[in-house]
Amino acid sequence: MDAEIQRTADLLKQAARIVVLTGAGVSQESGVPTFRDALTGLWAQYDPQHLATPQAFRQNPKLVWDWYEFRRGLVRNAKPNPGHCALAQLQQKSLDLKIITQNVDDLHEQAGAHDVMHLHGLIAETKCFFDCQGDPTIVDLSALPPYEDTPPPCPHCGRWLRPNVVWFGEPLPRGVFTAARNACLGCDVVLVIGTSGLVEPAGSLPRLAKQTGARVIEVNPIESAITPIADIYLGAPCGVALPRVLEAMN
Ligand code: BV8
Repeated sequence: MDAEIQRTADLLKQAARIVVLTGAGVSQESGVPTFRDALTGLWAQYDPQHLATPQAFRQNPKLVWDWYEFRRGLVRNAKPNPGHCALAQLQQKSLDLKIITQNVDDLHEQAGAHDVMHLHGLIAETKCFFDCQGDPTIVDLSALPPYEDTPPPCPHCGRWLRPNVVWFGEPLPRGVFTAARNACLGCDVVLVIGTSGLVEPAGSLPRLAKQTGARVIEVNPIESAITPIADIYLGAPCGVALPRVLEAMN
């Protein structure tokens, strides 16, 4: 591991353009369960990949809304971990480091990172299910009159509100994905942290970067769909590996 840590530090020091792609694993040490982690308690009987769909919402809007309210609570109480903090510091140290995340929490920003590209939206945001005022019709939940039923009604059209996240079967926000793709096309190094690499089109980004000559560095305690294309594999939790990489860059 020490040799890999030093090789990673050397590569990052030499790189002009760095892209970081993160997944649920980067927030795991902050107490935000990954998609792989089995749901617990009330939600244990559900498959997250099914709940996170427009079909599940149409079938049972209250169930899906309440699941997101539960997850919003977990994210509200979560704090950035040493992995988030090391990435924010790395961004400050680097000429050009862009962060692309699949995560719907704002822990990268809380750690001080800027211009984070959220491929799958933000769980703290709410919008009209029908985008009645245009896509997206963002609604400030705290400005709504008190509401009993969940999901609460859209203040414009009176129909359902939903979390402003990308559900399975829905397209990614066009601008964000194009920007992420362009960042990967021109980078020297792509640092892939805490993702199984199984969700598309996010999972294709490291491969795209590799095809255009970038070196791929993976941080994940368990090998993933990304590991076969990784030039360097750091088999450790990001809260352990990333601070050590930062240290080795000094
Ligand atoms: C779309 C928001 C089309 C909601 C999410 C090609 C092939 C096969 C399937 C498809 C394909 N193209 C499209 C699909 C379908 C689908 C897909 O990819 N399905 C997969 C599951 C097979 N993709 C879609 O539906 C996408 N949309 O394609 O639209 C379209 C186009 C035009 C018009 C109409 C339609 C939309 C995908 C986005 C879905 N939304 N999130 C919410 O959060 O509720 S995805 C969600 O799951 C997360 O955002 C994240 O992206 C994903 C989970 O993946 P990971 O982040 O990798 O997390 P995971 O839990 O899997 O793994 C955690 C990893 O961390 C593990 O490897 C673990 O070892 C590691 N780890 C754990 N602890 C640590 C750690 N690592 C480091 N440190 C630690 N401490």
